[in-house]
Amino acid sequence: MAENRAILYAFWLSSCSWRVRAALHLKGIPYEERSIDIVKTNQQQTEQFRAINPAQKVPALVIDNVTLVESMAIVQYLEDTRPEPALTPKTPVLRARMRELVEVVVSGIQPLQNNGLQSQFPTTEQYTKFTRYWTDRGLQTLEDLLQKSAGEYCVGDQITLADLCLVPQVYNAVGRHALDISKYPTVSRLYEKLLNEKVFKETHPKVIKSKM
Ligand SMILES: N[C@@H](CCC(=O)N[C@@H](CS)C(=O)NCC(=O)O)C(=O)O
Repeated sequence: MAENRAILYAFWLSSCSWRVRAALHLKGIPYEERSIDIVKTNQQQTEQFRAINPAQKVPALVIDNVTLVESMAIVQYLEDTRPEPALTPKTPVLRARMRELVEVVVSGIQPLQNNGLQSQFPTTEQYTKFTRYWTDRGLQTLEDLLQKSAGEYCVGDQITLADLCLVPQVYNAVGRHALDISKYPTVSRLYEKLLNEKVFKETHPKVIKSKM
């Protein structure tokens, strides 16, 4: 029987999409990526896409005959249904460490720099000042937490959901917000190392863009 490939609705530059793309890659799940342009044509705002994700944001994943939204709900579903390789540490303390880092990115940085916020600011300068402030503050928090939790990866020596959140957010911080991450040595070390790993090389926004 032919296998149904998962469908990932995503945008090449979207950090939340990259989290899911990386999880699919690590777990070896075949999928097709369909681009939703959230920058030039605002395809996320169409009624057609609203039927897929009521929040009118990417990503959304169609898998196992269900449509899932919210990147962390999606990756948790993948963890629950395809547990190998595990992207969550085994012990409660390390799980908590991972979730601390995930929350800093998912709740404390990403929503406060999302491009969807721009229309709510009177000027681009005000939007930029706001997004850079919260991104930089989040990076400082990550640095402090990572100094306690990191080994080869964000939490010890196992790649986890924290790494899947860190890389796309730091990529945005450097590329979109032109922030200097050299003042965050642990963030910088992990980011450079992770960018050289197969999973992040093959799911990198530039690679996705080149295939569009
Ligand atoms: N909490 C959501 C956030 C989704 C989100 O903000 N996606 C951004 C791209 S990373 C988006 O679609 N922005 C377009 C908009 O807000 O109009 C998740 O983790 O999936």
